[in-house]
Amino acid sequence: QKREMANEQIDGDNSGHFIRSQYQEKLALFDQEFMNGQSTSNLSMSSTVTQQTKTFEIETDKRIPKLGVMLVGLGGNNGATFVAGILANKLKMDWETKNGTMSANFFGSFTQSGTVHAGYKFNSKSNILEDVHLPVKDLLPMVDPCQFMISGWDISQANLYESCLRAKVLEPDLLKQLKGELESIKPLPAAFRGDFIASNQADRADNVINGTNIEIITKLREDIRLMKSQCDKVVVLWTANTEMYMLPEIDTMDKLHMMVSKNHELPASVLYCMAAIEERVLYLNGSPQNTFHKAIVEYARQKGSFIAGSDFKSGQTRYKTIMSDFLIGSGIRLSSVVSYNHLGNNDGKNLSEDKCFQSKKISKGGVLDDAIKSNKILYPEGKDKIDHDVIIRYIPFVGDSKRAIDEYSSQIFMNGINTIMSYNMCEDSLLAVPLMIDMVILGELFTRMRVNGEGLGPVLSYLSFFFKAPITNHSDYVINSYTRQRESLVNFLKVAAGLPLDSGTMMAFKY
Ligand code: NAI
Ligand code: DG6
Repeated sequence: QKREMANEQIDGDNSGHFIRSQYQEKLALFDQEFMNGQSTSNLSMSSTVTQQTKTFEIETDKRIPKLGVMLVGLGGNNGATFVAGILANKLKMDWETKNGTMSANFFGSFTQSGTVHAGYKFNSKSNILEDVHLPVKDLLPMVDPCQFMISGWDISQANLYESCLRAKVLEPDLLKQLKGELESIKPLPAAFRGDFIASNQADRADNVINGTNIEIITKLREDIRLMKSQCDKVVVLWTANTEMYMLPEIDTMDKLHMMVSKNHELPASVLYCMAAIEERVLYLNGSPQNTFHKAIVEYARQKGSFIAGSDFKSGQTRYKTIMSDFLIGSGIRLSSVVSYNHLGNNDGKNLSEDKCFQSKKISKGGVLDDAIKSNKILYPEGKDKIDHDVIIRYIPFVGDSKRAIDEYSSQIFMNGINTIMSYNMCEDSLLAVPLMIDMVILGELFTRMRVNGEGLGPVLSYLSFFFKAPITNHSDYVINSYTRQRESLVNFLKVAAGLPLDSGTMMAFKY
């Protein structure tokens, strides 16, 4: 209520079903002459910089839908942990471990456990301004994850209790308490194209839809429609095995439709994505493969549908985009990054086959490009490449508890070398699931928003914060920086809520 009042005071109309806000974006626009010169001393020539001001009207539908979440890969480590974790929160469960009694929480979720700096309040006793931080989930009307209706597909017919046991992520006492609920959830038969994932996955595939591309898409659409009939809105999230890249990319709609109708071998992810687009439901891609071919993006645009991806940025890569913000942002020349991982879950097994590993390597490998491009002093032309390698090994013994070992070597003052190493050990799925929850909640919210009368799609690029290889509506403009991704997401939520943005100069504290 307070937020709505603030919105009303600042920007007016908050009636009916919509939160409406107006935002004036101010950009410093450098002219071409400046850009050709590329000299920082030009900054003193104010004539080369102008301020571009644009006004945006943002409209958010306040009605929170009953949301159906359909996971592709429901019985995998992420899928099973997503279902059990949400159930445990919904039922406010406690369970025993050797370290004592534990309770369900949503730690690691930006929407459920994150706060944003929203502004200041005046403390009349101390006579100073104090920070105001608001929970992200209170900024705008968002779906509560405990209210998700969850279903999905898996090539393995194991029920969700068996899947949780197989995943070895959650504690036995918790699973024992959830046994009845989990046993009642069984994955729907899946679209399966075995050639696109590792051959070592074949023994899992006992729950597949047989048929042509068209028959499979039709069946997936029926599944989505059935879910739609039980709730208000559906989101489909791919958290199935990493597929190999499909090359050449499908670049035209004619080619896409020809390949579907003539039953060409297409990755399963493309079939799910097409079904989602045709049903006009948001499709999120949590794995690195190139599902979003040019023709798929165009198809989503034509159908008025939404997509976002790719590849959850949950641990090592998230840390990397923070380290590069810290190092390059401090004027230090990051010169070599070597990232090792080993893990022993089914994801690691699938990635142990080179064709799938290559997709992951591309996704993990491109995340420093924009940080390097941002600094021509450290990385002038001809010296703008750094050593960056990614190595992944499958070590069954460690299960889902992935080890990530990274070495960052940087050139510092007078060519000294500064080497920082990090060692991260954590269940991969406990890092990924909160991101899955966030992208579903924020993705759904973004489908209820309009800017200057238009929807945000087809690509929901504000979700980039959660992805290693973000796609955007402007394919040449991609931000990987953790700080910039978070800032743009937070600022967008704030202006949509009608909160004024703070320039961050802290000038108010100078006098
Ligand atoms: P997982 O191997 O345990 O689960 C994948 C599930 O997908 C399996 O149950 C498998 O049977 C199922 N599956 C395979 N092909 C399918 C199809 N065509 N249709 C429906 N189901 C299918 O893997 P996990 O650990 O759950 O990871 C899932 C994906 O998320 C992987 O691609 C992984 O690379 C990606 N990812 C995971 C992150 C993490 O932190 N856990 C972070 C970034 C990405
Ligand atoms: C090994 O790298 C397995 C992968 O699936 C990763 O664990 C996953 O992509 C998470 O990557 P990151 O770099 O965000 O920790």
